[in-house]
Amino acid sequence: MKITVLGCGSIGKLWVAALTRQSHEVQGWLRIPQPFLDVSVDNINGEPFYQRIIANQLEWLKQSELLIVCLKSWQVSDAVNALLPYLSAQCPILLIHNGMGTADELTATQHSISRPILQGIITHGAYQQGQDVIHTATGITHIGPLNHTAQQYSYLAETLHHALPDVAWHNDIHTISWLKLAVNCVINPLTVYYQCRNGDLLRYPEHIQKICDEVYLVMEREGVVPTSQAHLHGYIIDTIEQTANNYSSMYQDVKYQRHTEIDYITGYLLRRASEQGLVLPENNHLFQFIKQQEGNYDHISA
Ligand code: KPL
Repeated sequence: MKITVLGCGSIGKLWVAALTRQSHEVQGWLRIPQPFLDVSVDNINGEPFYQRIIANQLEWLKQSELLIVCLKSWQVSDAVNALLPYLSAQCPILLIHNGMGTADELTATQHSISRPILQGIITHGAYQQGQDVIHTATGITHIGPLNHTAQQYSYLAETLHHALPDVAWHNDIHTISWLKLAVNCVINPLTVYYQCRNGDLLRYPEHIQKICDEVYLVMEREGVVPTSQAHLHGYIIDTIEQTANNYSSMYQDVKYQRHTEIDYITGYLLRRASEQGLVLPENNHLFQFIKQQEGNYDHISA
């Protein structure tokens, strides 16, 4: 398969390496155009990977049968919109990022209105150390259609599963996206608030409970099933335990004075709540807190 991976941070490079190893023709696409990209992953499916990969070739993009987008949520719509005029109308676009709302931004534009758009939620752990990507934990990638035209692309789950297992297809990706959103609404801003690793949040059970209760109210109104308040709370606690040693992505963004994904995490939740006439004081407070942190940066970097 001919594939373009837009965004070549640790998760983007993980996919480039895994798909190249399966003999797919993969190119990277970088914000600052480059003819090549050196991809070094310490361990992908048990073996190290090092290869120089083609990057930013327009002809390749035009022939691509899959566009995988591994950008921060706030970068997605501008970056994808810039590529749409060159992409075939049948090329599915798989969005892998934290938060929700990017697909609404994309489908609001003329070019992408009927394009197949899919959501991916990934639990693999990976980070960049210099030029190398360290694949710290294997996990699962949940994928599913965000619009009607994407429903026929379920075969992608198998293709991707062969490259970087596990991959699961869900006709209802919406529910999984909301569960992940709930996790991010709790862990990400709270780790900035308390300046701690994910696991240390277990010291603040009341704060977790309050945020979780508010998220649940919105999910209930959105008709997101299956979930009960206790189930949602248990799911969040499990994730905190499983990622106990992590510094969340938002903690790291604030630490290095980078633009956070708060607008697509708590911000998205608050927009949905306001549509439904709900007020969420705890989440609103955390949203303002993170915005204030961003406002205190000396400069902002991507
Ligand atoms: O998605 C994450 C993030 O840090 O953005 C969690 C699940 C909270 C893991 O750290």
